[in-house]
Amino acid sequence: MRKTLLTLALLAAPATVLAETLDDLKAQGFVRIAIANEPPFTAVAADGKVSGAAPDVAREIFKRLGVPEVVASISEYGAMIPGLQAGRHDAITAGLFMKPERCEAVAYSEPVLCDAEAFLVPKGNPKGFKSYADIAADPTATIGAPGGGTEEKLALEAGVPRDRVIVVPDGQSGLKMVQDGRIDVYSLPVLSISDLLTKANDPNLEKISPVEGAPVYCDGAAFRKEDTALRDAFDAELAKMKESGEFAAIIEPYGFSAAAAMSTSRAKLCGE
Ligand code: 6CS
Repeated sequence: MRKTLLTLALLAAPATVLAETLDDLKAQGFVRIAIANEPPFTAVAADGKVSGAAPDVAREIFKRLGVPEVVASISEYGAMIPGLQAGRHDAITAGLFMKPERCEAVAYSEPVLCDAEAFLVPKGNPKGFKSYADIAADPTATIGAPGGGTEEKLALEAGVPRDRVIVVPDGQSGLKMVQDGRIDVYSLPVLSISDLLTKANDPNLEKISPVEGAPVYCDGAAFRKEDTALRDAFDAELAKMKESGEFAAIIEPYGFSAAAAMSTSRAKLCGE
């Protein structure tokens, strides 16, 4: 009898993360967001100030919803959804691109930030990489990408063996690994690679973009599957800001296109 009760108790445990209502967040006074610190999508300054297009949009929307502050924690892309589901974050606002398998796991807002994919390579692109398939075809080639990220998945799906896809924790590490010849290519979205190149100011590096055969992706803010009321409240404010031009005023200085986000939808990007 005792064993059965214990088993039942354990089975009940996963349901303890209750749906997050807007009133919960208002009472909390802040919204806990997961970010990656990958400018211009997300950025954390030396003094801890959080910026980047995704947190800036989220901060403005939550302020309008009556939640004055955002509190950000840096996470690897592959850990963001488990962290959200475990209740460590209230939302993911990090450029986490909408893809059907992610749409199964979270409740996405409507599109916010869209971008194509890029390669960071040595000047002159000596191995002539233009696609993930090119990297797969060269048995000596290694590619760096974020753990659990889209570029890692694209490389693996193109046939690059696991041991030639190197998980890289952040942009600066990826840049250094290309500079040191420890990887042949580092792959991130176009605007992220552009930001790294601008800051590095290294004439021995080059951006290849867009990566041939890779789609343009868009992110949305991601909420727990059961938090659809919160997601809908976010979407209502996002739609108003898209309509008024305030959305464009936030994201376009970072290099993103409001028109690109407004030309598509969660339904399309999630393959609904
Ligand atoms: O959603 C993703 O998986 C990708 N998004 C961004 C903004 N950077 C890299 C990451 O792999």
